[in-house]
Amino acid sequence: MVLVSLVLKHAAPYKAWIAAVFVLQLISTIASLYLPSLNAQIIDKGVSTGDTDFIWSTGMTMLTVCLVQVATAIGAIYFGARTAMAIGRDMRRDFYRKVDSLSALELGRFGTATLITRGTNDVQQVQMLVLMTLNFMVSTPIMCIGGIIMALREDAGLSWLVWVSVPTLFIIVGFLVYLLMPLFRQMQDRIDGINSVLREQIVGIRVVRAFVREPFESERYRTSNENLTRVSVKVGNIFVLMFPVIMMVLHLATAAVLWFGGHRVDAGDMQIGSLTAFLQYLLQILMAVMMGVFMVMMIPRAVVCAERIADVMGTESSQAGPSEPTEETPTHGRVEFRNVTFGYPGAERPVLDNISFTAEPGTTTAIVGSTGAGKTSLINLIPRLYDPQAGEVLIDGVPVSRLTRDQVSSVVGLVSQKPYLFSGTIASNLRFGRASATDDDLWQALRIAQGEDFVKSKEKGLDDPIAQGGTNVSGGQRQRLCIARALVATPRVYLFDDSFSALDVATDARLRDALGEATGDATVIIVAQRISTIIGADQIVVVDDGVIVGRGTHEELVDGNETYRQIVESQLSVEEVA
Ligand code: TTP
Ligand code: MG
Repeated sequence: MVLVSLVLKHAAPYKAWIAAVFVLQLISTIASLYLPSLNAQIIDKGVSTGDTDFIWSTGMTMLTVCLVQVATAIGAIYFGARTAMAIGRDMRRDFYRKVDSLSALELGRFGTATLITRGTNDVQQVQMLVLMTLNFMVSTPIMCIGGIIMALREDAGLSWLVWVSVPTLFIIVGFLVYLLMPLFRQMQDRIDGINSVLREQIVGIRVVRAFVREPFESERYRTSNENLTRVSVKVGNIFVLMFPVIMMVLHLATAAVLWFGGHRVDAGDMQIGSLTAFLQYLLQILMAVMMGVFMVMMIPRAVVCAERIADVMGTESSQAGPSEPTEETPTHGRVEFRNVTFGYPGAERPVLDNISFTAEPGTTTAIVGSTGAGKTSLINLIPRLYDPQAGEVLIDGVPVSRLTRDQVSSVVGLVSQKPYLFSGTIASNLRFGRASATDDDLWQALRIAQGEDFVKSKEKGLDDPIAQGGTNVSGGQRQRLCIARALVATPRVYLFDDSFSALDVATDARLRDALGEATGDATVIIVAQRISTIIGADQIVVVDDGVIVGRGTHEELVDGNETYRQIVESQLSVEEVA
C-alpha cells in the first residue's frame, strides 16, 4: 500500500523513538487495565469487611499504578508527537527536493496549485495519521483484548454484553466511515481547486481590476468555495451523527450492565466490586474500539493524500541527465543546434522544425522573428529547460543532456523574457549568479547593465529590499537587475530573451556597448524585436513559424531575405519619424 510504504520509508530513521513510544504505551495500557480490578478488590475485600488496612495498602498500590500510568502516557505522547512531526518534516523536505528536480514539463503537468497543496496539506494529513497511529496502535488492541480478558475474569456471566456491544459499535462506526471515504477524496481535490483559483486571482489581480472582471472572478471563487463547503458539510453531517450514536451505545451498555449485573448481585452470583470493575472494563473496551475506529477513519483520507504525494515522488524527471559529471565542463561556449525539432506536449505540431545553426564564442548571434515564431522556445532549449524531440543542442560539441544540471547552469546564463526576482535584497538577487561575488563585482555588473544609477538612488543601495517576483521595481529596472544577475555569474554563454525591450533606445545602446566589452570571448545570443538592437550582430538568424528562413549579417539579409526586410521596413518607418 502506498501509504504504508511512504510512512515506513520516512519512519526508518526514528526506530528508537518509535520503540520508546511502544514500550511506554504498553506500560501505560497495562496500568490502566490494572486499576479497575484493584478498585474492585477495595470494594469487595476492604469496604464490605471494614478492613481499613487493606483499603490503605491497596489504595497506595492504586496510587502508584496511577502515577506510573500518567507518567508513561505523557512520555508516550511526547515521543509520539516528536516522531510524527519529524516524519512530516522529512516528508516535506523530500517532496521539496523532488519538485526541485523535476523539469518544466512535469511541473507543468501537475500545476503549481496542486503541488503546493500536496507539499503542505497532504503531508499534514499523513502526519496526523502517523501521530494517531503512534498514540493508539499499541494501546487500542491491548486495551480491547486485555479489557475483555479482565472483564471476563471479573464475571463470566455478563460476558454476552461484551459480545453484543462491541460488534454493534464496530458496525455502526464502520458504516459511517465507509460513507466518509469517497468524501475525503473529493475534499482534497476541491482544496486543490480553490487554491488554483485563488492563486490565479491574486497573481492576476491587476488585470482583473483593469478589466473590471471582479464580479466574474468573485463568482468563480464563490463556486469553488461552495463546492468545498458542500463536501465539508456532508462530512460534518456524518460526524454529527457519529458522536450521538457512539454515546448511545455507551449509555445503553452501561444501563444493561447495571440492570443485569444488579440482578446477579441481588441473587448473590456477583460481588458489587466486580460489577463496578466490569462496567469500567466494558467502557474501556468501547472507548478503545471507538479510538480504533477513529484511527481507521483517518486512513482513507491519508491514503488519498499519500497517493497524491507518492504520485509526485514517483515522477521521474524526463531530463534526468547525469548526477555526476561525465563530461568536461565546456570552457568555450560554442553553441550548436543540430537538426533540432521541438514541440510542447499535447501540441499538434512542433514549435521548432529542424533548426540548425552555430553560435561561436566571442560573437553575437541575434534571433529575430515575429511574435509566436518560437524564439523563446529555441532559447529555452540551451539551458535545457526542455528537451528536443529530435536533434541535439550541443555546447562545445557535448550534448547538453550529457551535462549535469550544475554544469549547465554554470556555463549558460539566461535572462528570460519574463524576468523574475526573488524576495530579499538587490544584493541577494544578484548573488544568485555567484554566491561569492564581492560588492565590487555587483556594482561592476550593475554598471554594465545600466542599473548603477537607480540602485545608487535607493536608500539602502545594494541592500534595498526586493518583493517577491520583483514587483516593487519597474519593468525596466527588473530587466536590468536580471541582466546584472547573469553578468555576475560570468557564464560562457549569455542568452538574452527580449531583455532590452523595456529599455529606451538610448539606454539600450549604452547597455549593448558596455555588454560587448564585458562578455568578451563568451558566446552571446540575443532575441530582440528592435532592429537597432541587432543591427551590429555578427550573425542574425531569422525565425518564422518555427523554421529558420534566413541567416547572415544585417547587410546580407536586408537585400536577400524577404521576411527580414519586412521586419526592417515595419520598424524603419517608425524610427525615421522618431
Ligand atoms: P514562443 O517560443 O514563446 O514564441 P516567441 O518567443 O517567438 O514569441 P514572442 O516574440 O512573443 O516572445 O512561442 C512559440 C509557440 O509555442 C507559441 O505558439 C506558443 C507556444 N508555447 C507553448 O505552447 N508553451 C510554452 O510554454 C511557450 C513558451 C510557448
Ligand atoms: Mg518570446
